Amino acid sequence: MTERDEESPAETPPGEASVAEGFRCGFVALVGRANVGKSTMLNRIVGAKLSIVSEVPQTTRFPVRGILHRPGLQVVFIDTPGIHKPRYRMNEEMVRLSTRVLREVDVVGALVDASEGFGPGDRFVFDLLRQAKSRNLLVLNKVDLAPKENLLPLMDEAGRMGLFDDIVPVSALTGENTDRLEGVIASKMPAGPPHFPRRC
Ligand SMILES: Nc1nc2c(ncn2[C@@H]2O[C@H](COP(=O)(O)OP(=O)(O)O)[C@@H](O)[C@H]2O)c(=O)[nH]1
Ligand SMILES: [Mg+2]
Repeated sequence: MTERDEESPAETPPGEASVAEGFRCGFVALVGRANVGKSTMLNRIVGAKLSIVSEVPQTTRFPVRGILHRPGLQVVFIDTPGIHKPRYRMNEEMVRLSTRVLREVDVVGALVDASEGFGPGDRFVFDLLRQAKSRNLLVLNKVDLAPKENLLPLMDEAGRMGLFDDIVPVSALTGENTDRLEGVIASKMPAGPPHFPRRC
């Protein structure tokens, strides 16, 4: 997915191989209709440094929105052009582009507003995931606004869709359960060296 992929392992500078050992690095697309909390979530996970994304070398084919650095782990969050548009504006070419992106990342994080349940905008996104046959996790965001008794039926319904490996209720605003989300994402990253320098 990056230029690094074209390099042969022999080009790895001496000493770096041992640093990269046990390292995990991968790509995540955060998707969801407008206002479900994608930006808030990215800020929560990646932190305030998100605002300097312009300093990130854009070596991937998709725009990088933020990078999570942890010891032994790097998660690259990318943007998915076109996926937040209403259906009538989404032509076949855009659907093709979006589904290609969704298929190429290691995991797609689909966000919904748990306080509102699943609406047409959410189902539009779910349809794209189904077409893409991507690996997905569902983030039920805004649980601070959702009555607890609404959460279980929502998780049940999502489970029955057969689209999601994991379903994680969180609040991007308060930070409730976002550490668990981070753990779930981390567990899905493949082994491999970091794609970007530490200070991105
Ligand atoms: N109560 C609550 N509000 C949230 C949460 N996450 C995001 N918001 C609010 O929802 C609105 C839209 O969030 P934003 O991150 O811009 O959504 P985006 O369009 O998906 O990027 C903002 O006013 C956020 O403060 C949450 O977990 N709880
Ligand atoms: Mg946003």
